Amino acid sequence: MSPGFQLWPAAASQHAREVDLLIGSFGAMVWLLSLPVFLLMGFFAWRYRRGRAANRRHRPNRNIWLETSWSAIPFTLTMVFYVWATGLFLDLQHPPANAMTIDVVAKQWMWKFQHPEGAREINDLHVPVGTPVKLVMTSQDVIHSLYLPAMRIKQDVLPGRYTSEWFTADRTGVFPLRCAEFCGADHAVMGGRLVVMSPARFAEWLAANDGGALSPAERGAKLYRESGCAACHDRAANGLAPSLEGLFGTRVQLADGSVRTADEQYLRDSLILPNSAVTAGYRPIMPSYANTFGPDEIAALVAWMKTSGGSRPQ
Ligand code: HEC
Ligand SMILES: [Cu+2]
Repeated sequence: MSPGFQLWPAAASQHAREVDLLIGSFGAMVWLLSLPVFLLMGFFAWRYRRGRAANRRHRPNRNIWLETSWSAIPFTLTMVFYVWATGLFLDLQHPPANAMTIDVVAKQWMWKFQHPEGAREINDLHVPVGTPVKLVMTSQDVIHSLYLPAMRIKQDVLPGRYTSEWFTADRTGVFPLRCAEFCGADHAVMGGRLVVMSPARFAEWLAANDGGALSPAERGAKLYRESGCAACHDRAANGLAPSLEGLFGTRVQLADGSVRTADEQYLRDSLILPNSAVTAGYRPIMPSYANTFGPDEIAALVAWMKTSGGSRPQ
């Protein structure tokens, strides 16, 4: 898996190549601006060395344009890089709406991945080429960081919170996957492989690996029935709690007067911190499930709430 000494990690996405171009150009600019300074330093040290009969009289000429230029030109160049890098950074904050969402749970010292169709894997992550993939990540213990060098992306993974990162692989292959946040004794071996496959081979892999497991949405539906959510949330519960059907993506009016979009973060918060955002018109009676459900179960419930749109939860 470790391909020996590598001067530059393999690049397997458009984003990775853009990051390389940015780093390369920035490196070139730094050389361009600093090399003359060091060359001239050497030259002057040699030319005006002690004992050499050189003309040491200060030449009394001033050129305001020359003096301004060596502040203005580097400044302008740096601003170009600032705008360029900000563009790439913002791009990372906006996964495409059609991205395939994979749930990631980190723990000392492994990565657990859960595909929307049900397949689960540990340390290896299989994805299809050419499809945007969004990783929604949380930690079961300490802070980790999921680093995919070939995609040039890295994001901290925190306990009790969800963070995400996304990429679109543009060539097949096997690439390293690492933890990039020191997280304890076995941090150095906390990693695996990112396996990018052709869509056809990925479909075969998915079919061979779901092992009859329930998809996250199916597990979520089961949890909803078995955990007593229905006692409050079903229509039959006489309006004790709002119906969850078709909730995902709508705007929710909260008791404190604010309005929030019912996105994934909102659904998770509703389970972990139900009283942090109480829906207008209801009493804050929902218990917190922070100590009942682990990240896997919360991900399953969220997956179910996302897909139950329109159909009545039973
Ligand atoms: C004791 C009753 C009760 C139980 C049990 C309960 N809830 Fe709730 N839930 C509420 C009430 C009341 C609200 C609205 C007030 C609020 O936002 O806290 C709510 C709000 C929510 C919301 C936000 C809904 C919106 O329209 O903004 C979600 C999502 C949710 N619950 C999911 C669940 C899930 C999933 C379960 C089971 C694991 C569950 N609830 C169990 C009473 C309950
Ligand atoms: Cu780690």
